[in-house]
Amino acid sequence: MNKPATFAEWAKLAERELRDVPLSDLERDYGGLSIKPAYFAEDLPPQTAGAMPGAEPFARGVRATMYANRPWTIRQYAGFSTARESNAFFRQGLANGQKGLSVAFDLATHRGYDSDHPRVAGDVGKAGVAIDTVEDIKLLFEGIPLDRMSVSMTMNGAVIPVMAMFVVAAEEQGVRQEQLEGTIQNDILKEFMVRNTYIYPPEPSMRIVGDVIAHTARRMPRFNSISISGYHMHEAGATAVQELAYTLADGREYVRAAMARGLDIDAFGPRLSFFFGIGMNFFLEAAKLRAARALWSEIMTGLGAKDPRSRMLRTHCQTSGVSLTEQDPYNNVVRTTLEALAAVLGGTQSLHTNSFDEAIALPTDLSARIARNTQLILQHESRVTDVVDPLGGSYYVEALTAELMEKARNLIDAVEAEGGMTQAVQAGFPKLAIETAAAIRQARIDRGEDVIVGVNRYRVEDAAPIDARAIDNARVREEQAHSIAQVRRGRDEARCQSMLSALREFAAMDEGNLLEAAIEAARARATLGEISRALEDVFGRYSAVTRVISGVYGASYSDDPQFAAIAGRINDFTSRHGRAPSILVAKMGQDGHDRGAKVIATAFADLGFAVHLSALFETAPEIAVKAQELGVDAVGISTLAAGHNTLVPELFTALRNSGLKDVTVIVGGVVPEQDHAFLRQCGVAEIFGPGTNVLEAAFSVLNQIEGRLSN
Ligand code: DCA
Repeated sequence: MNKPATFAEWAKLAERELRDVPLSDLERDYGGLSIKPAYFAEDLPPQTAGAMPGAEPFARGVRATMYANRPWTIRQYAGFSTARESNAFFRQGLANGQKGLSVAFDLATHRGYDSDHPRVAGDVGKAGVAIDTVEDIKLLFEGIPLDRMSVSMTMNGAVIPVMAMFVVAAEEQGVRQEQLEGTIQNDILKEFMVRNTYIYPPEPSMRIVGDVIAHTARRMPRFNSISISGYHMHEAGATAVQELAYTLADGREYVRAAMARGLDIDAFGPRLSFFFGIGMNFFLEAAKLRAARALWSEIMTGLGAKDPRSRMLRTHCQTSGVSLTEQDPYNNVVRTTLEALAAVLGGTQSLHTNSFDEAIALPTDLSARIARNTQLILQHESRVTDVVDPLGGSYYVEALTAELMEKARNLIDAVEAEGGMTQAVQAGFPKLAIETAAAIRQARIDRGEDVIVGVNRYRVEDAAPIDARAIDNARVREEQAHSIAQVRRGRDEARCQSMLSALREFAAMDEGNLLEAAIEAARARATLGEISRALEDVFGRYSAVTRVISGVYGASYSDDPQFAAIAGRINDFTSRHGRAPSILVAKMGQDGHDRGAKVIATAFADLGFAVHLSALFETAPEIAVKAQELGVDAVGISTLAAGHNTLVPELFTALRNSGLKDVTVIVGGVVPEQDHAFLRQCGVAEIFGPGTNVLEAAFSVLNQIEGRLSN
């Protein structure tokens, strides 16, 4: 019998082929994982031999038969405008092959505001569907049988009113809680870390998570009580190890919180679920899911789970939004296909594939169809579903799985040493680690070390703009305000107020189940904003401290002539004016996606700008006041949730009202080509889309500032 080949033997062959290039040049670093150019039997971890799909520790999948018996659920995340319009979109998707629903709520809903609240003018109906009352939820699911359709809802901050209204809407459709199938995201820790749609401070937020888990364990046995999410960490720039470790550490924290309320781990463990982001590093992403399952089984065993279903990590995946580019956007179809395949080979239970235009706007009917069909083609044409875990036994994938597990385990231990994830989140270290990873990645892209086709290589100039779905949010707000008023008129006001008081008392006394109390309030037709406000009266509204990290971006450029040239110009500016050029990087409205703003702030600061970062969730007048107090040369608005057409004109009015006529305003983020002319007309000096080279952006901002000062 042949003896197995080794790396050392292969290296001799490889070195001959490489001639003068050292073999080490072919090694890669995947965010702290070192990858060799070839793998052999000697790399297989010992546990590979005994691994079986459907058996612990589940690296090869949670089911014995996996997709050979039942494919993953095609579950497209969607929602926009009003409940009625979203309902029509859902029904179209279901008629065309989608198998489960996944609801995207608008940011006003996420942050616990009714659509008629003055702080949310730019957000209503934009990045998701506007929901204010039980009537909206009833419309959202009209004609969709909730006893047979599994519904996932991405809701965290306002989880209490949304779940309460969902339960009541189902009840009025004739469906009991016990029959409801689906998942609620309900993962607040990652909101404090990366996604920012929290409402209350961490501790009462954790109580809410516990109450939702307790209620579903008792009353909704088919409902997954939480979707512990790494996706948003992935999107914020986390490495695979960070995404794995922080997500599983969050999971452990939730289990402990539920056990601390006296729940038996096996009463709720089988209904915990997960959610990961899947990016372009194909094998790494597949291995990440395998590692996640094996680690979770380890963690739950350690926590005392006896039921194997409690130790089984079931997950939803979404292809990566940040991997999509605004430039040459049809390339995104290919990216999404590869990412979807990685998720499938990694053994996901449920999948959302992004539409190719999502770096630009909300999906159109056409782009949504292509995204859905990507999954249908994988399921029906590619034959990848025929054999369970086809990557099992691959020298590389098995070694990668083991290495991911080891590195993630170390990071989980580091979180544990901080006193667990709630403590770590409050201390802010996971957030900072992810922001650092994001800045490093951005520098690699800007330097062309990580190639993005159509962005930093193989660019197409003058590509024609693509169609984008536009939402008339003023109309949505008007319609919502009208239906809120109608609901208020029709309700028994005294009963509604007494249910809201009861909810407030439960919150204050740290007693009773908040979800159960909110269900009563929803039955009495309290609005989402009112239920959320009742809790806010007791818990308060959380406001995070924003920080600019420094040095990370600049460190990647120590020897770069372009960086040095811009830094030199800024230095000259500083000597000439006796101060550095200054910029306020700001977020307006309820859009909490701050990766872009943080990366820009870090990079600009490293170049020599005086950078100020606004708090999140500011209104236009608040930003104008800040700009005036700081006396900045420029305001950079980061917009990722489509609020710009409402908020940017408001900002110009506010700046004028504050007497600031000479401030350079730039906009960065997701801005469809169709909106550019309007924004420029308002006075916006530059618009930077996804994939902008940060050095080039800094160069043009400096030109703008100097241009204005010399006028
Ligand atoms: N053989 C037999 N039964 C199977 C097989 C198989 N090979 N595969 C799946 N099934 C069964 C499951 O046991 C399950 O039934 P159960 O609930 O009674 O156990 C049913 O088919 C559904 O399959 P499952 O894999 O649980 O898929 P989903 O219902 O789609 O749930 C999950 C996926 C990740 C657990 C859920 O939390 C989810 O849908 N998350 C989505 C989150 C989301 O959309 N987030 C948006 C950002």
